[in-house]
Amino acid sequence: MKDCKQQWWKEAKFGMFIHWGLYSVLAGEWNGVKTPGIGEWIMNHLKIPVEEYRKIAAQFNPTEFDARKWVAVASDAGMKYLTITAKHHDGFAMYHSHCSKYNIVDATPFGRDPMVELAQACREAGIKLCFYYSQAQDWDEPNGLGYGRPDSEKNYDQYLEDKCLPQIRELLTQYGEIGMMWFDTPMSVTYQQSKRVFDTVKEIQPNCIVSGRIGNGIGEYMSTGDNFIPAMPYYGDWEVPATLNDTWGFKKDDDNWKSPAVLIDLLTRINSRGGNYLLNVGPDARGIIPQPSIDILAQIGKYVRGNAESIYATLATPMYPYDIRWCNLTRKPYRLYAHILDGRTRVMLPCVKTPVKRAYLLSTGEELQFEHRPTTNSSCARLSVQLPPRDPAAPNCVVALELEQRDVEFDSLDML
Ligand code: FHN
Repeated sequence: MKDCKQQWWKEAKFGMFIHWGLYSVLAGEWNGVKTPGIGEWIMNHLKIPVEEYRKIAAQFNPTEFDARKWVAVASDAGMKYLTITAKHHDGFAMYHSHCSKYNIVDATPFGRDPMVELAQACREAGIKLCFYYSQAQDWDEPNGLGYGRPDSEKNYDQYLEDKCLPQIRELLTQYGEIGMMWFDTPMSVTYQQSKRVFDTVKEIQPNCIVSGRIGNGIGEYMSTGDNFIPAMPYYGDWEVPATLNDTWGFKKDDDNWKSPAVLIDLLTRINSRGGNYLLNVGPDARGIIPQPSIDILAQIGKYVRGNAESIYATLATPMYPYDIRWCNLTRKPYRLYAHILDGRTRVMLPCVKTPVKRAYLLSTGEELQFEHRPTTNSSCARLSVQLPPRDPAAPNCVVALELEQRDVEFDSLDML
């Protein structure tokens, strides 16, 4: 069981992922060829030669970038931290690096360091800034993994010395306090090499969390597969990185947006099983977050902010014995929160064994009529709660149940 030690992250439950880089300029297409894969992998999938890919930097001028606007989108959505690609697999630094000229300040007409502006905006809004850094794959470097000649012919230790560790040091000294270093795809990196990366972070900022994907089991929390949610409650610290459509980096043709209703279900399901949800946006080459992402996040934000108590700082709820797809259950000491995902006006929840003192609509405090038949020798408990009618377009609501005991207990189906 992983323990990241940082209370802010355990309580945050919802964060924003941002994939932004040279690939955002291509938007899924190079020389008239569309990539079938995710946007930020276009260099690799279309086998774009390093020298050709490097030329994109000259076109990257995101003059519409406004750090405060991005942070406001995250904050309005109820997100508590923001993790942005400081360097993705393509090797391009999205900040002012002094150990590689291949960076947004020195190699583009833009010439600004967006991380300085984001760090300032995050501080103002009380959002934790975290950096994504691809520690193993670097398709621009002869000794970076994942592209060009076979990895077996590369000297990864040399890459660590020349670029990876110096850049990590820069990221942890140039922008103030950093919440987390989000490493990814450790590939064939050895335990010793992962440990050097880990130690470098901790020497500079001991409170900075090191993500699960540093490799070799030394990350401080468990990172699930992209868009994958554990099937049952999972104890310890963990996070689901996930997309709003089917790409991380901007792709102009990807309109497969998940609806706010689906996303509220995903967020509260992840929270109910004990995890954090890191939901991605992919800004375009102008520095603009796609409007559908902004609109969807605003909808989610209404729910999250209106029901904050049932989301932030919640704990994994023990396994509920029935498969109820219309409801996710989050909890805190002396409280169980039923996130109702459809328009029903009566909630029937068998097997809630813990005595219930009170039921109310969390967003308004309105008292709700309820009946709770206790568990007997031959039947499960039966809880039914009456709900007020709601707007069919936004039926989600949270029923808060005040419990007589600290921890909720469910009946086992074995007794039936
Ligand atoms: O290869 C990356 C991918 O581009 C993206 O950054 C995701 C986000 O979790 N991580 C890797 C694949 O798992």
